[in-house]
Amino acid sequence: MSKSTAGTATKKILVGILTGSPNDLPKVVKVRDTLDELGIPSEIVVASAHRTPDKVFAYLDRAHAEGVQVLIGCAGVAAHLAGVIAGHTRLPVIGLPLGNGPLSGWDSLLSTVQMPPGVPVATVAIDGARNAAIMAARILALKYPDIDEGLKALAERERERYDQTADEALSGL
Ligand code: AIR
Repeated sequence: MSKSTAGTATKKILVGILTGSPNDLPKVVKVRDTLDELGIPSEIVVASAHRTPDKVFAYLDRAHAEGVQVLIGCAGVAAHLAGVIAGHTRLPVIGLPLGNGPLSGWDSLLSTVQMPPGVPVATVAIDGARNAAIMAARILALKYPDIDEGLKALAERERERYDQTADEALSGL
């Protein structure tokens, strides 16, 4: 497990990020980087719904007990991790389908998003690591005003960067 307690005064982990393989980590670390940018403590756990289901359930029980509030399930190919998490907890679950494998993520997208009624997974785009983190932050912002402020500042920074890039592109024409 890898923890990041960036930012907040409490240092309590608020977001648990689970991913199905160590090979996913280069993509999944971008979720944590964005949460760090927002000062939201998170942890990454490698556990597979198929290969190590007991590890998934043991983590979820511990996360619950320790007050984790949002879970993000990341996986490629037959990506059932987020769905299995959602079946085991009532915490909000975000699904991040990863675009590796021979089908470039179509398989992960469909197996993450097509959940049966009653067990929702809020699924972001294939490899949408940044949006997975921002969605988690938006959920937490309902309860934590400092996270809401952080989101406002992030949106402002992104708007400025966008405008600046547009100006530079236009002046080069
Ligand atoms: N995976 C692991 N257990 C269940 C699934 N769906 C996914 C991983 C990874 C892909 O299978 O999330 O994206 C291939 O895993 P590996 O370890 O063979 O590279």
